[in-house]
Amino acid sequence: MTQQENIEVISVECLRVRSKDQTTEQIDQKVEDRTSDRTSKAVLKKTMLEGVETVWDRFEKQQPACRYCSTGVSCQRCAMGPCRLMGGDRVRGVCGADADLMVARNFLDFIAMGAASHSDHGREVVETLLKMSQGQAPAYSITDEKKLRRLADEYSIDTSTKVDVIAEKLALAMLDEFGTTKGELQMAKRAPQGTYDIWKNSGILPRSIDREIVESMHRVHMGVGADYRDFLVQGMRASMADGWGGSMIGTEISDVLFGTPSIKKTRVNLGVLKKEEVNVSLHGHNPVLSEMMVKAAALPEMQNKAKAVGAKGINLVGLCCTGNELLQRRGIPQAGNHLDQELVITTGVLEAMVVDYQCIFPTLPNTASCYHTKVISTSPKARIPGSFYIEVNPTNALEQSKQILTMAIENFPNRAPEKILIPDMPMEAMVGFSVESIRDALGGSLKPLLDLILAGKIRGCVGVVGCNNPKIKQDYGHLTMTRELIKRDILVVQTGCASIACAKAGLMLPSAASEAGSGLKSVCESLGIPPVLHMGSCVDNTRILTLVAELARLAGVRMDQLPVAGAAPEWYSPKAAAIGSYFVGSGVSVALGVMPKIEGSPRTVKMLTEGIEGVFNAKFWVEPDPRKATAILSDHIEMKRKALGL
Ligand code: BF8
Repeated sequence: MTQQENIEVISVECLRVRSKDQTTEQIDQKVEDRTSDRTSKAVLKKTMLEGVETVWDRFEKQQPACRYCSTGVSCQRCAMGPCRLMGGDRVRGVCGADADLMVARNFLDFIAMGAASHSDHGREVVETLLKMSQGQAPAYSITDEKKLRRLADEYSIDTSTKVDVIAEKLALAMLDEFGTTKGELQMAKRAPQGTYDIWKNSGILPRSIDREIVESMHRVHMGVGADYRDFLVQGMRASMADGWGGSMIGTEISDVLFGTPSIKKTRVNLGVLKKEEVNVSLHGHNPVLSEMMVKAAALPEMQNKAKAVGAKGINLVGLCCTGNELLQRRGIPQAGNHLDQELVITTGVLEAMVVDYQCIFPTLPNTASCYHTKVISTSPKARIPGSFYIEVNPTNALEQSKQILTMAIENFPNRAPEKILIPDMPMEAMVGFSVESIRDALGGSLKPLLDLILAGKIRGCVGVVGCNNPKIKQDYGHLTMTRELIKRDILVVQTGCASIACAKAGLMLPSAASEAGSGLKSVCESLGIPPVLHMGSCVDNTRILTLVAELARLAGVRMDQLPVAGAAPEWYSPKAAAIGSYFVGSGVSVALGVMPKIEGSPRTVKMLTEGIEGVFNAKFWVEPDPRKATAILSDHIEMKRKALGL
C-alpha cells in the first residue's frame, strides 16, 4: 500500500440533531440530567446549541429498549433464528433453548468478548517486549529493569545473563501462557494457597488464556452444553484467564517497558486543552502507541514544526484508559472519561484524535467532521470509516507517531474561531498508586496498610471501577458511591473511567481527606495522600488483584476473608463483565450499578447473586442506587471484619 493510499479517507457526514429547536431551558435541563462535571456540562451545552449529535442523543433515540434483548431472552446465534422468548407458547427458541440456556449462553459470550479484548491487548504489549529484545522495535527500551528481573524470577528464568536475553525469555514464557499445555497460569500462583485451592476444586482455574476464550466460543455454539450452570462457571474461568493471565501480563509488561507508576500530580477535565497549542488527544487503551506519541511530541523537530504554524507547542491529552496509562506514568493531563470523547472534539480546539482500539465511538469521524479535527486510527484491528489510517506497530512506531503529529500540527491553522470553547480551570489530581508505589509510600511493606485495616482506622477497601454508561448521569454513580464509602472510613481504590470521574471532582487531592471519616482522614493526612487512590487503567484492575493477594498472604488468610469488595456503578463494557467476574472468582464480591442482560432467567440471576457464594465465598449484587449499594458494601465489609474477629 502506498503512503497516499494509506491515508485515503472515506468521507462521512456531520450528524445533526434537532436540539436547535429546543429552548435554552430545555437544553439546560438535559445537560443537567446527562453529566455531572462542570466542564463537561459547559461543552455539552455548546454542542447541543450547535445541534451536533452525541451519544446521549443516540441513546434517547433507542428508547424504549427491546425488553427481550434487555433481559437476555433473544438469540441471534444461528440461522434457524433469530428467536425471542415472549412467553405463552414461545418459551423455547427454534433449537429448543429455554430462557436459562439462552441467557447463560449470551452471558458467557459477553464475558468471553471482554476477556478476549483485554488479553489480546496484553499479548500486543508482550509482543512489543519480544520485538524489542530481538532488536526489531528500536524506539522501545526497558524502563523498569528491577521489575523485569522480579518477573523473570517469578517465571524461573535465569537472571544472570544480559537484560535483552532475560527480556526475550520472559516475553516467550508469557506468550506461552496464551496457549500453555501446563494446565495452569504462572501468575495465578500469586494468590494465597487457600484461594488457589478454591479455584482448582471449583473448576475455574484457567488452563491457558486463549483456550478458555476459544472453549467459551465453542460452548456457545448451538447444541453443545445445555445446562445453564456450566456456562456461568465457564464464564468465571474465562474471566480468570484474563485477570490472572492476559490483563495481568499487560499491566506487568507495560510497567517493564514504560515504567512502574509512581505517585505524581496531574490535571484533569476538558480544561486541560490549550488554545495556543496543537491539541492531540490519545484515546483507546494500549500504551504501546501512546508512549511513542509522547516520545515523538518531545522531539525538538516536532516542537519546531508546531511553532512554525504559530502554536506555542504540542499539548497531548488523554482519554479513557489510554489516558489512564499516560496519567499514571507520565502525568499527562486527562481530558475526560468515556462520555467525554465527543466533547473533546466539540471544544473546537482538538487538532487530532488518535485512537487504537476499544471504547471508541465509531461516529467520532462524524463528530470530527463538524469541526476541524482529524481522527487518526492506527490499529489494523480497528480501522474506522472517516478516519485517517496510519498503522503503528512496534517496528515503525516512532516514525509513524511523527507523521501523525505532523498531520495534527498542519491542522492547527484550520480551527473555526467561532466554534471554540475551552472551559477554564482544570482540576488537580494525585495519581500513580501502583502496588509498588503504595509499598514505597508505606516504607517498603504493605504491612502498615494491613495493620490500619486490622486496627479499624480503615474499615476496609473497595475498588470502584469501570465505565460511564448513558443510562446513568455521567459520573453520578462513581461520585456518590465513593463519597459515601470514604465517609465510612473505607479506602477507595480506582481504575478506568471511574477514577477519572473522581479525579474531575477533586476526590484525588489530599485535601479530599476532609470528606473522609475520622480514621481514614487521619491516615491520609499523615501520609499526605487522597482517600481515593488512582491505580490505573482497566487492564490495571490486576494491580488490585495483586494488592488483595499480597494483603491476604500477609494476613495469613484467603482473599475472600479480607474486608474488601468491588463495585462498577456505571459499567457498560463486556470487559467490565469479565473484570467483575474475575473479582468474584477471586473471592471479592462486586456491586454492579447496571443490570447485566440476565433477568430473563431468574435462575441465572439467583446463581450469580446467591448460589456462587457457596463456592467462591463471593457473589454479585445488582443495585442501581449508589447509596443503597454503598450500604450493602459497607455491611459486607463489617461482616468480613466480624468473621476475622476484628
Ligand atoms: O478500559 S476506557 S469506558 S471499558 S473504563 Fe470502560 Fe472507560 Fe472503556 Fe475498560 Ni477503561
